[in-house]
Amino acid sequence: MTPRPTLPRLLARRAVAAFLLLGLLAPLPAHAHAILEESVPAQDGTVPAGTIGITLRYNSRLDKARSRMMLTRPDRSQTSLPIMQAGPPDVLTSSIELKPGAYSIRWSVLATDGHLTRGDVRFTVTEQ
Ligand SMILES: [Cu+2]
Repeated sequence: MTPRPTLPRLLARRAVAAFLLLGLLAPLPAHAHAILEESVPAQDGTVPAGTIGITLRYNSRLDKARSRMMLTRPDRSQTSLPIMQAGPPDVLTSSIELKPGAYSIRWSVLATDGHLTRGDVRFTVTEQ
């Protein structure tokens, strides 16, 4: 026969559960995860074939040396895009020659608060 939990023990369990729940619901502390604010090509946008300039602008400064952009081509093959070190600290830029088709860029960036964020930008390259 299992002993029934005492009332204080039940209350303690509820307090722990409430505490954990509050932790999940509480607003995030003031910091600067990198959130993508604007991209070229735009999400679900189209660009003409040729040399494509890629620009991802974030809400915060980035550690560019530890940030990555991976291009997925229409045939699902992947290429790491070189990130230019020059330019504003909240913008990643690259460029690459692309043929028509559906592409996506998976980005993962390290913000100066030490947090990594990821996302995808899908776009279509059209005939010139
Ligand atoms: Cu953060």
